[in-house]
Amino acid sequence: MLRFDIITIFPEFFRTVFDFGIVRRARAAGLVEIEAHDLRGWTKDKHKVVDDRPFGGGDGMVLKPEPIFEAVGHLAGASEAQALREAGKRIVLLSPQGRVLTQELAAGLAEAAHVVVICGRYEGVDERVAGALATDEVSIGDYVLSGGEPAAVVLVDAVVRLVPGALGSETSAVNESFSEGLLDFPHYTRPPEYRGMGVPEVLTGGNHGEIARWRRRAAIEKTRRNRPDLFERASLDEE
Ligand code: 6GU
Repeated sequence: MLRFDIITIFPEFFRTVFDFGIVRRARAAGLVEIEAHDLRGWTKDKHKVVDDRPFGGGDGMVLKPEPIFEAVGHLAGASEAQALREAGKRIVLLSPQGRVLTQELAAGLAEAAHVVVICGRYEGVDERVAGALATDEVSIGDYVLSGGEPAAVVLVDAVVRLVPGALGSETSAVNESFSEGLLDFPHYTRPPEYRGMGVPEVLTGGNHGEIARWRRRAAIEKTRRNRPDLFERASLDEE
């Protein structure tokens, strides 16, 4: 059982987002548990203040360290990154300054017992959270979001589907996009002709050896065209 605790100033954002598809099924099967918590619940002042002005000046507000350290302390039973990681717990700070989420990082998180996700605001989070509390600082890509909440949904989805049993018996996470450093091959279904567009003949022919070769070739071509960065790094054999 993998447990996710999400710390956010918008807990309502997560009310229904995990109630669909594979994530819903994994929750129903008891493979994962996901809960969102209001950061304001760990403030100690009357007005439940979670942010403050940046030292050194500038626009925007910065999330204060105290409520975040308190929240992680309560949810994970400790508030020191080293001890947490040793206990199989991962404390993920979502911020545009993090390491970019990859399939490999998601697979590592899927092996943890407990993942605490801290949603930053784009203006910033006090750096002591990244420095001494988080085991991981993660971004989901090179663009700016207003907050970490949409990124938390992406991260949880990517990790949950890698938890053993989450995909069911009919599919395996091994045989898909990125596992080999290539994009997935193109898919087609009926009708065999639509608005003048056909389907590659090899796919309707039933020769499974030829189909496998076509798919591999098409995956390589698509990767070269759309993701030259991945293509460069893919370890393709001579054939
Ligand atoms: Cl994790 N947070 C924000 N605010 N922006 C992002 C991001 C995270 N990942 C990509 N852009």
